[in-house]
Amino acid sequence: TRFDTIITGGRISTASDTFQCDIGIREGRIAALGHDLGIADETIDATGKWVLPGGIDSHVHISQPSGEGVVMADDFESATRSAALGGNTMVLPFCLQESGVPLRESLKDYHAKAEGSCHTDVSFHLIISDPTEQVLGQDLPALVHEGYTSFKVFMTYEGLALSDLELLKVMAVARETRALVMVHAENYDVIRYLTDQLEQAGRTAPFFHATSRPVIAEREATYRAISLAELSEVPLMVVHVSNREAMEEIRRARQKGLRIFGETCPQYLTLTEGDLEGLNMEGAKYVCSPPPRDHESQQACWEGLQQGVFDVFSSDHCPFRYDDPQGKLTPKGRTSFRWVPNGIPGVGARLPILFSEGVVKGRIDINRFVALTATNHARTYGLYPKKGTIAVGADADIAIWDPGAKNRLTHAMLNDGADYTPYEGMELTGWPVLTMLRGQTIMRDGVLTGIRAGAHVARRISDHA
Ligand code: DUC
Ligand code: ZN
Ligand code: ZN
Ligand code: ZN
Repeated sequence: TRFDTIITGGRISTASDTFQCDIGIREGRIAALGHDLGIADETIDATGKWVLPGGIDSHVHISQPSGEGVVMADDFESATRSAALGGNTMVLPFCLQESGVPLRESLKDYHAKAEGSCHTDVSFHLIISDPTEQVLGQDLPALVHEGYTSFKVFMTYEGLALSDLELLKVMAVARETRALVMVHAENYDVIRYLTDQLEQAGRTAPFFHATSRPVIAEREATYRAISLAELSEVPLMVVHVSNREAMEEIRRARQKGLRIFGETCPQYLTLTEGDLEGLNMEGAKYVCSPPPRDHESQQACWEGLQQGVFDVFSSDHCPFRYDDPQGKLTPKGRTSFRWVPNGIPGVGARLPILFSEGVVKGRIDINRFVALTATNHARTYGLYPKKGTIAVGADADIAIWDPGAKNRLTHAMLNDGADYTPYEGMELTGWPVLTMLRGQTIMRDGVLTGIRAGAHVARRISDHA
């Protein structure tokens, strides 16, 4: 029995175990775990390194239309390039339903843009912005069947926000089809009201973005979304949770036995609303929604990750260039925070930040790291056990980490399509030194190998449904 590749000598961690053995890879899959596996075309020495499942980032935005004169900084090539550099083997971007466009047409467009461009595997969630009879009755059931088994709904934003009635209709389809609903929970009217008030008072600087979207607006919408999911008897993933009050709503629901799940992101562990201050519009670099909060909120998000209130840690990569009239600072964006596009880049930085701030600093162990960055994403979104673990039969999607590497984070290391990273200058310990997608090395020592074999993956029903 000959292998294509054997990885020797590494310390392997999954979501549940840590062990030392060699990995035999054949035809893109893990074919054997053990010692003295025999011969292979290629041997990779991982002595002194961690060998982990490749990261899965289940919340990224790529090439999504973003309003008047604004263009996202990443296409599928550049976003998955940064993902691979940061130890990821799969990303789950969104297909946004555009008004007046059949959902299938939108989906075709995203597929066309992704085809042949991706360094990592990809799979799309659907964003439902207009739940018409056609969408609810025909398109969604058919698409779930074809492997698009999750959809995101918004409770805020012009053109995206669904009413409670519409949320219930989407949840009814989810119940019927066993799709997983992801929700952006912020109270639209609260934000509109506060935004108008702030503008009338001349408070238009980027900092006031945070003022316009307070914790109360997030906590209320979180509670309401959970209530609607409880009524509909569906599982729910509350994405990008930023603070303790919203986290506690999720905890309470789980303690009641409801299938409510939570996600948090690097910005809520490392940034505060203070970052939105700053001279010359610099604060626009940190405008995302929900906004970063305060140090106590950061602590709450850590507790959520440690205690299992949060199942997944995603980047919410939503990249806009800063110094660019098509980015954060469009002519309109300069006039008020209201017009600054919401979102920050992070697909490449997500894993190194959680490894350094979490594992190295002793806040979480290596198994929890794997669960939060790969395994739970695979389980939640219907990819497990093909993805998200190291086991015989799984895809050979692997990241090898040097646990002692010291780096001062720069945007150049991440190499995405934006012109900055919100995490510039962070001192990080631990860095991925090799990324392997289905048995092929796509990144080694911070350099891409040029193999662009990323493919679309149809998904099963969520393990939670
Ligand atoms: N929601 C996201 O999920 N990403 C960026 C902006 C937003 O509101
Ligand atoms: Zn051995
Ligand atoms: Zn959102
Ligand atoms: Zn997002």
